[in-house]
Amino acid sequence: NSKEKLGPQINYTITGIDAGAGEMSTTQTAIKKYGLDKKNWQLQPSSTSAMTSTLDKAYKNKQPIVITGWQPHWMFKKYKLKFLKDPKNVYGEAEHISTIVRKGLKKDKPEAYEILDNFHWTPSQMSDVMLKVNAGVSPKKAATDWIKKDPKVVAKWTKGVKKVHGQSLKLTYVAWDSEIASTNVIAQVLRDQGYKVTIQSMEMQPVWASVATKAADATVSAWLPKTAAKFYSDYKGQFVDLGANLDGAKVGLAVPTYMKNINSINDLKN
Ligand code: PBE
Repeated sequence: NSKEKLGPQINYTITGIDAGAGEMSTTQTAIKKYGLDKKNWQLQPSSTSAMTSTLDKAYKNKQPIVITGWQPHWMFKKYKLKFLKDPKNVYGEAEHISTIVRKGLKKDKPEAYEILDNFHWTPSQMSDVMLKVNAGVSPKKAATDWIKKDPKVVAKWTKGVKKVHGQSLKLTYVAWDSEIASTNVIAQVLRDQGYKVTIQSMEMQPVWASVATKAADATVSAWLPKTAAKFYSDYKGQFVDLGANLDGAKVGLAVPTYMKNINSINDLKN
């Protein structure tokens, strides 16, 4: 019943994801800035898969739910969701995903550096790969299929770059759906160039540390300017930012569109 207050119906709970995600700390800030803490709102940490399965159940029963959402992600393709307005601009307008490489990569592995620097795709291209993986295709196969389907896109990233012969290259990433997609795609492109590429998933802090200490060559998983801001400033000067590999990302609280009366974070207080 939409006339009932939202808070009591969902135990004043925002369904969140892994505690280490940048969006989780941004949401803690939002809870304070909007005074939701005074109304006993809390953020429930879980994982992307636990959150999306809770969302799935609520959605099937048209029950209310508030989640930590972001785009690009297949959740926005599978369900009709809307971001809540954020008049205090806690989450920022738009995010981009940056490619971060270790210092010295340009000199040591100029071909890899150039391809990583050229790597840029769109939310819709990334979603194509994510949807395949969500449908059960292995990330490596989904990446390879996508590269074959759209060879012109990849040709732009590798244009004029020399082939190499078995040099090793290590990429680290956080196992979010978006980064599973991007990391597998760029890893495959670099393999096709002749590199022996390993990819390793870890938490966000070790991803930044791995590039800063040169244990890894690069990561394509840096959501900025807000989501990974803490790590960007903690490790400033110890990495090279090659700029966006994807523009037009977004992070914020989201609800199903059938929650007609809830349109702004402020509405959670009512
Ligand atoms: N995310 C998806 C991540 C970045 C990618 C928004 C869940 C986060 O750190 O919150």
